[in-house]
Amino acid sequence: AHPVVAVAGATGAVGNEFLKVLHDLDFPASEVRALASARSAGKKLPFEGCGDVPAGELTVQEMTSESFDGVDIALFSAGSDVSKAMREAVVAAGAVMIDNSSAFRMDEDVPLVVPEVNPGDVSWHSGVIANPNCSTIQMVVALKPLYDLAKITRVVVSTYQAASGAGAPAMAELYDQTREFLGGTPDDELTVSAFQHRIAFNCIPHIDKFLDDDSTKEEWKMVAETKKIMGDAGVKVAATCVRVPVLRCHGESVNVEFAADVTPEAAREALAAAPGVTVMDDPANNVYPMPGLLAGTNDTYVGRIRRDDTVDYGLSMWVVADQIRKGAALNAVQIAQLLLPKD
Ligand code: A2P
Ligand code: 11C
Repeated sequence: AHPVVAVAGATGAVGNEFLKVLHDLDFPASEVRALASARSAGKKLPFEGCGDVPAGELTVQEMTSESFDGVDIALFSAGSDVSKAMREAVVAAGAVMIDNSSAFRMDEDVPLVVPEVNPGDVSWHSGVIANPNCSTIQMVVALKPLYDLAKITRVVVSTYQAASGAGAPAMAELYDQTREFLGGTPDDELTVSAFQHRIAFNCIPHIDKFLDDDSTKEEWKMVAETKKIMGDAGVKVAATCVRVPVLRCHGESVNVEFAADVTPEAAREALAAAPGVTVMDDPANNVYPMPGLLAGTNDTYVGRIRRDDTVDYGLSMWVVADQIRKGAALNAVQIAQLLLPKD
C-alpha cells in the first residue's frame, strides 16, 4: 500500500511548499494529512493531489500526539520546539520524521541528508532524518561533483539570503517596508519586526543569533552541517551570512580550494552532468544565475565559474537556489522518495 504522509506545519511557508512539491513529484501517497496548531484546525488548504489523493482541499487538523496513528512519513516544518515535542509520538507510531528544523541535525543518531550528496545515509536512521539548513543544502549540491574530481580542503562562502528564509511574515515585511520607504516614511517610523534592522534597500550581515566567537548560528550551521553531509570533518568552511532585500532564492559566492588542480572546464562539465544542478555560465552573453529570476525552480544553479588564483588549486563560483524548494520542501520530499520501496 502507498504510504500515509503527514505534513506538520501545513499552514506555514515551508508547509505550503511541501503540499506543492508532493503534487509536483506526484508522490505516491495513499493519504495526505495536514497538521498545524489549534489556531488553524478546520482551515481548508487547496491541494492539487498526488498518488491516490485526488485534487481538492485538505482540512487542517490540530497536531497532537495522536495525529500520527497510521502515518508512515511525517514531513515536519513547525519549528524546533514542535519537532522535539512530537518526536516520540511520531517514532512510536512507526513513522519516519523528516524534520526541517534544526532540532536534531547534529545528533549522532540522526542522518542529515541531501539526496544528491549522501543518499546512503538514510539507511541508518532510527526514526528521524534531518533536512539541512537551506544555505548549506545548495552549497553542498554544488560542491559534491567538484569533490568527486579532487578533495576539497577549504571553502570560503558569503551568502546573499532572501527575506523568505525568515518565514512568510518576513517576506511581507520586505514588501510593506519597501512601499513605506518609497512613500517617504522616515527610517525611525518604518515597521521593523522580522529583522533587527530595515531590510528594504539594505543588507544585514546577521542571520540567526550571535555565538560566543562573534560568528552567527547561521554561519556555524554552514560549517558544521557541511562536514556532516559531506562525510569529511576535514573540510574547512569560513562563512559570512547576509540577508538581502530579495524575496526568494539565496545566492552564494563560493571560493573552493582543492588538494589538486581542477580546471574551470572540468568543473563546468562535472556540474553539468550532476543531478539537481544546472550550469548557467556564459559571461559573454551576460548569463549567470540570479535570485530574482529563479523563484519556484527545483535545481541548484551555478555560474561565474572561474579560477581563484590566490591559492594553488582554487575555483570561484556563484550558486543560486530557491531556498524554500531545494533548501527545504523539495529536499525533504526527495528524502521521502529515498524511503519508498524500490520496485
Ligand atoms: P499555525 O499556522 O496554526 O500557527 P512558519 O514557519 O511559516 O511560521 O509556519 C509554522 C508552522 O508551524 C505553521 O503551520 C504553524 O501552524 C505550525 N505551528 C506553530 N506552532 C505550532 C504548535 N504549537 N503546534 C502545531 N503546529 C504549530
Ligand atoms: C534563513 N537559513 O534564511 C535560514 C532559514 O536552520 O532551517 C532556515 C533556518 C534553518 O533565515
